Amino acid sequence: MKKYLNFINGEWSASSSNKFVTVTNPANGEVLGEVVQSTAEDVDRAVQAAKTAQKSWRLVPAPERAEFLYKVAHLLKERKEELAQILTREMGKVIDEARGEVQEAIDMAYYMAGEGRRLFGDTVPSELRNKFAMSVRVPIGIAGLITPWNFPIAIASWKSLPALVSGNAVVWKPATETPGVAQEFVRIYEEAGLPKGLVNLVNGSGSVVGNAMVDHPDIDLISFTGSNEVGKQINEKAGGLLKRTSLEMGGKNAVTVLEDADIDLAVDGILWGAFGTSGQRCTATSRVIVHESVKEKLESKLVERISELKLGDGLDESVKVGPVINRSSLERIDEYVKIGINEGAKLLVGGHIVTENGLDRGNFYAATIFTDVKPNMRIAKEEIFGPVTSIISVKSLEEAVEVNNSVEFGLSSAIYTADVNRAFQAMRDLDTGIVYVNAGTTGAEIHLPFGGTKGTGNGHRDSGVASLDVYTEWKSIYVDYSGKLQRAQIDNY
Ligand code: UN1
Repeated sequence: MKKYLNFINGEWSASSSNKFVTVTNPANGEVLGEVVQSTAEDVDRAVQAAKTAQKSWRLVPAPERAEFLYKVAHLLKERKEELAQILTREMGKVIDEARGEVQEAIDMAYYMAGEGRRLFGDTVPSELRNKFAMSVRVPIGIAGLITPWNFPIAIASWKSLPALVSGNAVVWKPATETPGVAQEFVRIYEEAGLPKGLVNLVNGSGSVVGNAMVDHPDIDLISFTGSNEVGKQINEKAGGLLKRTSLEMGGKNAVTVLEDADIDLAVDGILWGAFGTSGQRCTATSRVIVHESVKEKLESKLVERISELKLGDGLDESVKVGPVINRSSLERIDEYVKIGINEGAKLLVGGHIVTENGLDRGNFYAATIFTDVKPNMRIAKEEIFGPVTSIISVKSLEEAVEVNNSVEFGLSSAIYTADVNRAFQAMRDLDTGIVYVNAGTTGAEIHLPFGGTKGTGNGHRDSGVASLDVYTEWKSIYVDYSGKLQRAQIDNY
């Protein structure tokens, strides 16, 4: 049986726990291998290795660090198809989307390699004569990364690449469901020639490995993407230790369709946003807010088009929607559908587990649309993380904005309208970290900040130049070349 191991101090190793967990393909239950379940001691070994490696890495000029990242980018590009295949087998997303996800990691690697020649600081005039003032970015030390299964390589790239280019070492806990992708990514780091101990992979559960990382005094920051519940726990624990955290914790994203919208375009965006990746994106379209005058038209087009979404094994190029990650997720989604029905929402299409044509071996849920949903229903407020979306009807843009903003999350939102004035009004008023105009709620590009407001996160951003703020501290430097004591705020006034 294939074993997925840890990578600590440049070596692949098992854990003293000697425990393993089986990894299966969510499309058909095929056993892919087993992944080691590590202990707090493994985390500590990884941290010790990272500490030693980081001491020299911080002194390597950033453009030289970037050369390693260019190699990583080339290797990711070379292995795009192989990585995409592993990804689809492990987490179920259809192969086209898996390729797209690997592309995000490639883009991020080139982009962050470019940062090696920027990593801009600021020079500012000093208030005193013959004095020079500047602020520069310095690495924090050891970055602890905890990443989810739904974007196992893209999100790992969003976090590890800026951490490395800015001079940190990495201890990474990937999701238990996707150890193969993590292993390949680390192999690429290894092959790119990164110094040993700089990137360490520690597999295992959140409750053991994740907790040990948060508790470890030498891990300087935790960057986490995952559930709200876990994010809050990390925030509480790490906050007590004055440890920096960057938390990204999901959404309840809405598409708003105004009465002047191009309805076919909106339908394309909604189907892709709600059912792509089987709705298992933080950015998934889980609400559709529609002007009452176009509600019926939109509904009938959505129902008509839903039959295009062929369900099945994502390795089959004709399949449009893959399985959900595991059995308990399937049951949770089904539970939400029952809650929706009990709350009085009307099931327009879907609403059941799919078992026909051999799909019973995997975890398949029918693309599901509720209508006549009220903003205070649970299905309209809570993140379902599955192929379920809810239509809510409104009478105006103002009401749409109010409904959009009424949930605890604030990751992504979208508006379909032909009216430029109302588009700008929406861009201003939609309270989310990402806003799309005439495009669906998914599809963020890596050179823009990714993250959200309110319960989605704690103000930090993955991706884009903003991600450097997670992995660096600002150091302000003053050089006085006057040759005499100059007292700031006193001698110049
Ligand atoms: C996520 O679901 O956590 O914008 C990431 C998107 C993708 C990333 C999603 N580029 O949907």
